[in-house]
Amino acid sequence: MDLEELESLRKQAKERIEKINNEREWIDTKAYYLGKKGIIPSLLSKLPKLTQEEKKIYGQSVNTLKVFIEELLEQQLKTIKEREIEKKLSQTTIDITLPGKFEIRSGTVHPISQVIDEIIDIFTGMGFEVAEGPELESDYYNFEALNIPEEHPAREMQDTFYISDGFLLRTHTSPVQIRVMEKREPPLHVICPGKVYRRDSDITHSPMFHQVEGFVVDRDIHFGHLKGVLTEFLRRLYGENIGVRFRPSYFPFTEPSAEVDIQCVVCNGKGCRVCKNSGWLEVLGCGMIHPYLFSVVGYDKEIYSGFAFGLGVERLTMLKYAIDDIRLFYENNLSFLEQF
Ligand code: FA5
Repeated sequence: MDLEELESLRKQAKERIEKINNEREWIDTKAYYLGKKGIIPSLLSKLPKLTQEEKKIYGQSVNTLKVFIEELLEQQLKTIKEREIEKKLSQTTIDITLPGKFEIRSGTVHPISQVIDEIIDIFTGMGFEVAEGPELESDYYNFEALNIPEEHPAREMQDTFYISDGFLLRTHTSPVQIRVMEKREPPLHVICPGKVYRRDSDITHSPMFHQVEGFVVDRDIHFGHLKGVLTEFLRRLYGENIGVRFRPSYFPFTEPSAEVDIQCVVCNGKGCRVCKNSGWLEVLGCGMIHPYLFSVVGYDKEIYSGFAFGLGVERLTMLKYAIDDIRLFYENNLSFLEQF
């Protein structure tokens, strides 16, 4: 039994294993020490010739050497693999200037946003300024201050999304009239673009849509001003020859009230599914501001008068581009949206 031989074998194995450079060498070295005809089995084959006492000490020492070599080999294999990955990485370079596999398309402004911008341009060109109000609105501003008390049948004209007691998603942009008038004194020439919400959905109605409110308050404002401003607006949006008609209507916050239709551009007034075969499409509601609103905001109705209107932006856009289904605006279909 030669324990010194084992110690020198241990040193030799350490040196040899740490020099291994590739997997081929690693396999050979493993076989050299641990293989069937390798060093460790040949050392163990000497055991039967030893005494009981010697067997114990020698057997244990060979086993310790075996475990030592196994661990060293495992460690070296890990090192070799890491070196290989590093080598590969250092040899490969990525050219970040190469074109990608997918075409990156540039977006376009949504048709509704384009038409809102155009509406704002037309009205600011006529001297109007732009104001905004909250989409989450109180019952007071959306209804009560607009002369629509609880139990008033007009509340049913606009199917409402209620949020909590006293709060709702605004059903129209008219509450901004009250908000602006409360804070400011006439003369006022204001438009208020924004989103509104109603429980309503078919080819000409969407649960979320856009309106642009507009109103003027000053001395001696009359229905002629209202008609002039709206007719001029529609001509600038659709061209000089667009057919426009004012129809008597009812809104609790205007008196008298009217609705404005334009000739259906999808069928040129002949009748189609968009205009429900009437040849006309309603695009806005309007009227002279009801004196009740002036009393709410503290204006003297003997001095001031005014007109107001609310445009449906989706309707105006459908007519501008002859689109026959309002839902197309909100389906995010790129081949539809890219046409604008
Ligand atoms: C109103 O909302 C009034 N606040 C308008 C108004 C303002 C009248 C100021 C007088 C003075 P109305 O519910 O009719 O009115 O809606 C106005 C326009 O919004 C309609 O002419 C229509 O073009 C559009 N509209 C109404 N409901 C929908 C809907 N569900 N989807 C798309 N557009 C709609």
